[in-house]
Amino acid sequence: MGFFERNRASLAERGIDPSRLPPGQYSTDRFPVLHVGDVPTYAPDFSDWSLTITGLIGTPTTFSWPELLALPATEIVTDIHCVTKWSKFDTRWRGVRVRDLLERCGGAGPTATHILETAEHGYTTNLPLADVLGDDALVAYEFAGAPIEAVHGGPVRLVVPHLYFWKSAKWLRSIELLDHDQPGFWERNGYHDYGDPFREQRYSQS
Ligand SMILES: Nc1nc2c(c(=O)[nH]1)N[C@H]1C(S)=C(S)[C@@H](COP(=O)(O)O)O[C@H]1N2
Ligand SMILES: [Mo]
Repeated sequence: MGFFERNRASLAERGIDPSRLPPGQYSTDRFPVLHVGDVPTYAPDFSDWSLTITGLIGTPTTFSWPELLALPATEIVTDIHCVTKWSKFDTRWRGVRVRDLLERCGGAGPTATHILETAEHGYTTNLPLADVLGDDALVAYEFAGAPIEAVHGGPVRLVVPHLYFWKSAKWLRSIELLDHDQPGFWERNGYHDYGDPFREQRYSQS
């Protein structure tokens, strides 16, 4: 039995439903760090950080760190799946639902179909708008009960757990609502446009 089969079998032994593990993935309790470029640094009070909701939205709005913290928060416990084949079960995140944030900005415009996330230093990733309107899509600022560490995207990252984790931008600075799909950094560099781990949508067809 190879590594992947052993890893999958060990889940059942631990009483974990192996069907939670998408095809081609292995489960780990570690939390690997993956990104391109440098980890940004901010003032201790994050006064040089803000989050802008822009594009096809009722009222384009920029939130400061204290303004984001003042919004009603939600906690989720969820599995995450990286395209480099690791999955981590039962990760706990706290933050503001994307849906609630958009509502706070007057709601998505009627023609909005997609979003583009932009992070510090220009990393981008795209998603259908519908994928961030569910209960599990969070603008997150806590992981496992503590502020998100800088290497994992602190102060604020997106968490969209039902898609490969490259869709969850660390150091999130803006969400733009669009009436078309606009491929982001990895999507322009060979990754799948949508990225459903259970359909193993790792790379684009072309
Ligand atoms: N800003 C930014 N966000 C990013 C990335 C990146 O390079 N830059 N990498 C993505 C990828 S490929 C993955 S797998 C996850 C990794 O998150 P982690 O380092 O917290 O495990 O962040 C995603 N978000
Ligand atoms: Mo990744």
